[in-house]
Parts: sequence; C-alpha cells; structure tokens
Amino acid sequence: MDRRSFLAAVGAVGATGVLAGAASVLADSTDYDVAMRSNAFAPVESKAIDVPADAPGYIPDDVPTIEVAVGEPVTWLNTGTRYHTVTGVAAAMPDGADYFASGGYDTESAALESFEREVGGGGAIAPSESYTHVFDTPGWYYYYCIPHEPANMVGNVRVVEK
Ligand SMILES: [Cu+2]
Repeated sequence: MDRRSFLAAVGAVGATGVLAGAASVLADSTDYDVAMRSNAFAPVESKAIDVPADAPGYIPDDVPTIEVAVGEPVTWLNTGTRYHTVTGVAAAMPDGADYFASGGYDTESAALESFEREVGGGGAIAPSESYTHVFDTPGWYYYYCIPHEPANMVGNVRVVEK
C-alpha cells in the first residue's frame, strides 16, 4: 500500500485535499516525512526532534532527526534537483532490525557496490520521486545519502512504541 492509500485508509485529515491534484500532492507537507534537497535531509517540523542525551553512542548529535511510531510509514521525498539515496548504516541500527535502503538492498555493501557500478544505482531517487520504509523494530537508526555523505547529508530516525 502506498502512502496516499494508507492516509486515505486511516481517514487522515486532509487526505481528500491531497488527492485533488498531483501538484498539491507534492506541495502538501503531510505527504512526506523527510524532504531531500541539496545536500540535506529535512524532516517535517511536526516530527523533527533533537537528539536526547540518552541516545545510543552510535547516533550522532546535530543531525536532522525524525521520530516516528513502530509500523508508521516514513516517506522521503526528493524535493531537490539532484539524485539522492536513503542508505542505512548497518552498524547503527537496533539489534534484530531489518536493514533499509532505497532500492531495497539487503545490505549496505550491496547498495554501495551498486551505486559505484551504474548511474542510478544504489537506490538513487530522482527529483520528485520518493522512498518509503516501515520500521518494525523500535530504536535508533542512522542513515546517509551515498553521493552527498561527504557533504554531511545524513540523518537519524527514532522509532518508538506509541
Ligand atoms: Cu544526496
């Protein structure tokens, strides 16, 4: 189920408006959780948090961070003009968590190898395209964009029981 179907199914406020037209879908902040623009992940304000002192040591401070509930779809939308990826750091996830990366790779090394091998590989997300992942394991996750990680395009996800 895509995110719009999910929102419609749960009767989210504004879903009807979101469906009114493609242009408004992209403009509506309820349609994504994290914007991807030039060299930065930008969580929507309502879900953005500061990293608390009790976060695990593998989670960096001063990184754009979003908090979501277990089972809640998280959508990254490319609002910029470059290609980006959402690539999980395998060593920075809760025990037992499923690996996540745009392109659906099972491992971080597979995503990296694919990105180096082909244009558009590694789970590259084109402008105006999105990637959605559902986190089933609570805890802290750290991720990055492969081409812009050197420019500090990184982010955290905190998944909580609600
Ligand atoms: Cu990027």
